[in-house]
Amino acid sequence: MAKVVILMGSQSDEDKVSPCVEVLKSLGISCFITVSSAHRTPERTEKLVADSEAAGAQVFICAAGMAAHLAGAVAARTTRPVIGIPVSSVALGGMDALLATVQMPPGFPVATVALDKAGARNAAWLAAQILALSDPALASKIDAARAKMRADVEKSGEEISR
Ligand code: RP5
Repeated sequence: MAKVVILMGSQSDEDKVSPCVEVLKSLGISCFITVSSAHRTPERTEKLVADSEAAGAQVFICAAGMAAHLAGAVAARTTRPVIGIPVSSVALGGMDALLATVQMPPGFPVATVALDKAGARNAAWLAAQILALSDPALASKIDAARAKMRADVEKSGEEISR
């Protein structure tokens, strides 16, 4: 059973979303990833949300570019947390997707992370933190990962100050 469901608006988003899957896997979190568009396949998107909820999904992560309505469309159909990854495009550099993802009406939040790969990674960390609220073992893994990040920064700092 996938606790995290990742939807991408297009196959062309996959390269920028793949770090999300890597972080989830490193924490042992099961995920399901697929392509579904708010505009091109609205019925498929609706069914994916309903079926995923029924199967026990806890968090949705949605990545889309341009008129990035996917996360909002999912948020309209679930009360489970929805995290949005804005994907950059050539014409407007991703500001279009960022605003479309973040500017949700009251009552339908989308937790919007940074653009592209950096956002994809943090979408996974945020999903993990949400799941960790009811999973002490996962909370310990997150703590351990942060301790390693801290140690890596301290080690780099020592090397540079030598
Ligand atoms: C959005 O339009 C997708 O999420 C993608 O970022 C962008 C371009 O899609 P394609 O034309 O590459 O399918 O819906």
